[in-house]
Amino acid sequence: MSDPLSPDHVAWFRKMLEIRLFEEKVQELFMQGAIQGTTHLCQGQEAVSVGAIGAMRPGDVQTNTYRGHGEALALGMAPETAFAELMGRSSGCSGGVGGSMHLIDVSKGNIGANAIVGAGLPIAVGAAVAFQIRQQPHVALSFFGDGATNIGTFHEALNMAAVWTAPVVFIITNNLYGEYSPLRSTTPLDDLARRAGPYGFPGVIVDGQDVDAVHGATSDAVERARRGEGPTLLEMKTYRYRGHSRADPAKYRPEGELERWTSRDPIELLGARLAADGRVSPDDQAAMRAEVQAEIDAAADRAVQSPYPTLEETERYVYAG
Ligand SMILES: Cc1ncc(C[n+]2csc(CCOP(=O)(O)OP(=O)(O)O)c2C)c(N)n1
Ligand SMILES: [Mg+2]
Repeated sequence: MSDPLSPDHVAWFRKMLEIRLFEEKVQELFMQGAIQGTTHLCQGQEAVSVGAIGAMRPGDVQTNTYRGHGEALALGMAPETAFAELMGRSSGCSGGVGGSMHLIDVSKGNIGANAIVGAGLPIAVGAAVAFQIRQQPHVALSFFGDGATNIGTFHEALNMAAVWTAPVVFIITNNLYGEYSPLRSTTPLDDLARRAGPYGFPGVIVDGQDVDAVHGATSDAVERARRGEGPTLLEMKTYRYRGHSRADPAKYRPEGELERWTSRDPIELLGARLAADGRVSPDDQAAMRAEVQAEIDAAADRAVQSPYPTLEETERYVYAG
């Protein structure tokens, strides 16, 4: 977590590279059969995770989703621990029994990655109300997708948060698609920030490709919540470069759409800014990328050395009525 008042662009650039290269490696490990089940990757959405998490302070918490690898890494989970979880190894953050959809670390404020669409929102409201009751100056963030704004829990959570003036920030990662459906085929709006209106609190549209815009809007919302002024809904306009999950080639996307979004790639946008103001040259950026790639490869190699959980370890999580 960086100091929310002084953005550390170089650290953000490195973290966004880490997330991008982590996800590319996950895809590779899947193709090799080293990861079982499924996975939901977040390439293209890195500025949302890094910019928003950068607005958190120690003691703040967040919930995210099955597409939450970016948030977990932005909150400081070691790539090795994340890889181990994805590969079902006992040194993973959830002991290897959670897998790709459960990169969780309560000690870092990551109180839940949820596979049920919309399920993280009421958990974040609950955490926010707990802060209120305990008179703690903390804020809860909740990351979820555009599709989740059509789920009942979205509306229930926004309603209760408004009634209780809860210190919570709702963050829609609007990547234009639900599982396979374009937003407009399931939702009568283009701008989901408008969904805050009926609940009487602000909804803000944010350029989700621009880490500074994400950080600025999230910092404003977090500090508003911390002042006791209640919730905000942030709509981050972004795009997922890959399909919904590992098995989805995303053939339903119109021609040229992916290219339009990659032409405003969040890592390249920040990289261009760092080069233009002389802070990190393109050569140094390439060197940084190679360094991060080496770290990612080494982390995956170490993670695969970890044993699978024993039967006794897994039995702790099995309920029989
Ligand atoms: C309650 C519930 N309904 C349906 C599903 C199946 N499902 C998994 S992801 C998904 C799409 C959600 O889209 P969005 O909220 O936009 O998130 P994204 O996958 O784009 O990050 C659906 C329908 C689910 N996991 N939970
Ligand atoms: Mg979506």
